[in-house]
Amino acid sequence: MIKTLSNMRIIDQLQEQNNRFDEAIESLTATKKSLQPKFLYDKYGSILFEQITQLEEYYPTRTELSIMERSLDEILRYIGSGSTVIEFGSGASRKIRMLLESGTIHEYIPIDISKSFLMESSEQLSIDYPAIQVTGIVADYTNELNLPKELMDAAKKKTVFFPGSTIGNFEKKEAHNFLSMIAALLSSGDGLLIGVDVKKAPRILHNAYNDKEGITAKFNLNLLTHLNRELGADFNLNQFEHYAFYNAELGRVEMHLVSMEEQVVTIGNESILFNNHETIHTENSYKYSISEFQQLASGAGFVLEKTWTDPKELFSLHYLSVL
Ligand code: AVI
Repeated sequence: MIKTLSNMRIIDQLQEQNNRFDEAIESLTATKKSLQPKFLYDKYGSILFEQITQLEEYYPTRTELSIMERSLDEILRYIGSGSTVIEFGSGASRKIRMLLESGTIHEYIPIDISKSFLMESSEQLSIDYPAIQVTGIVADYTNELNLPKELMDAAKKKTVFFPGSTIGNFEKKEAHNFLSMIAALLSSGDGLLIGVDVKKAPRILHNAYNDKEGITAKFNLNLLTHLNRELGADFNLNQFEHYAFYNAELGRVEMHLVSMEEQVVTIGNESILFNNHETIHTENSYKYSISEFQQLASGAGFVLEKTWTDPKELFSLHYLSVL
């Protein structure tokens, strides 16, 4: 534990996960180069992602918020009063405010990989909602996650909140494993409130990941700045370009960084050769039809209680429970 205020504390589990940059080197030296999307989220990456959520072209955030606004009373009834809400990848915690505002939640546990971002948002939330205990956990939840047992045992009823369609950033098999891991973390009667982006016209998807202002491009390229800083790599950002497209066959938006010339990048003792136009695959964002997602969730041990969507069916929000 690293910080305690009266109703706020931070538990840092990331120090125990210091092998995470080994994964980056391994995936960059594979035949098909890739980097896991979690490396997009250093502090600046988290700020850029917040800017993405405000973009005209990026419909998921405002659509999810509008669904939540419209069905808030019903959502709160599913969550139950006096309960604990655990949010994975909490970021700026804007959506959670809508739930905390109700005054029915006892404890909020945000989990995020970006320590500084998590500390700032937890502190702000604990000031804005003095009656709520805020326990921030710095962790990479894509690896195995062990939440402190005493926290879990003390909770009356738990709801995991996983908004924003972050589940789409997992491969299909990983999404199944991740949902199963959440089900195992919860007890009978607990729930999962999860936002999932829906399949739609490729043009809308293309624009959402290729905004006119170039914020998504900056977000993607910032991953290289992150590795330069953390690993002492020497990526030249002027020699890489953002590239995103909808792969209809696989039902996902793919984000890549394209090498604009043949070049060698060094990371520690490794020299990595890039051919001209070779790409680093940096993110997948899978889109699910409503029934595809419902099937995925039931296969992972959840029972569907309710699905909400918007009038154009751009986005879906599901409340699932554990038997
Ligand atoms: C966090 N995640 C759900 C976003 C998405 O849409 O896949 C990340 C993102 N990447 C580019 N724009 C937004």
